[in-house]
Amino acid sequence: MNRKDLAEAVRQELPKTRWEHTLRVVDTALELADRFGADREKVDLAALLHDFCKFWPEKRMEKVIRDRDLPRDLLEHNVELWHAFVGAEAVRDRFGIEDGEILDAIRYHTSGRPHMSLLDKIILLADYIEPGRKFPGVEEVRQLAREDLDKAVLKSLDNTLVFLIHRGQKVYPLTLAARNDMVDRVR
Ligand code: DGI
Ligand code: FE
Ligand code: FE
Ligand code: FE
Repeated sequence: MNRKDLAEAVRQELPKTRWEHTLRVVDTALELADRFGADREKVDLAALLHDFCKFWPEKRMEKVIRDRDLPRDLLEHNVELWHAFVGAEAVRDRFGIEDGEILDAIRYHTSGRPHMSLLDKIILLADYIEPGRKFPGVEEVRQLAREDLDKAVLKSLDNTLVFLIHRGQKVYPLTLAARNDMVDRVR
């Protein structure tokens, strides 16, 4: 499928505001790709597809988690995490995307993971700092992203952890592992 048809298929799957978010993530991710030397084509595809399943009903995502043997512990953690793991399966099924780097960047764009690839970091960060985001502290992360990718990723994970703790929510273990790994990297 060509880029135009792919974009149209994604647009069909998302409400207007989420599609606009996706377009801003693509632009932001491509800026980061140029700054930090990543493959623009992979960055573009991963960004375009990252929230493909965001509006699937919970039951539909749960079925994919069970049927595909995705990490079972997802079912005991925040439902916000599911669309990322399920999204990687869905874009392979639906569009025949087989590139492991692209699929991983989609899969881990919400949770993060230890030893994130350049592509993983760019998608996670672009999702966090795209110009429509208004999280507390996002401006500091945007500033860091101008110079140091790892420091920016660490700060975004720290902010997310603080946000989850303030709201009394569970933290997915992979997110904590991702954060601890980034602490080692920025030393
Ligand atoms: O899909 P988006 O809204 O564009 O952004 P996302 O995929 O990064 O989802 C982020 C939400 O997931 C964010 O509001 C925090 C929430 N969340 C819930 N549990 C966890 C979590 N995020 C992380 N990183 N780790 C968690 O355990
Ligand atoms: Fe997402
Ligand atoms: Fe995110
Ligand atoms: Fe997103």
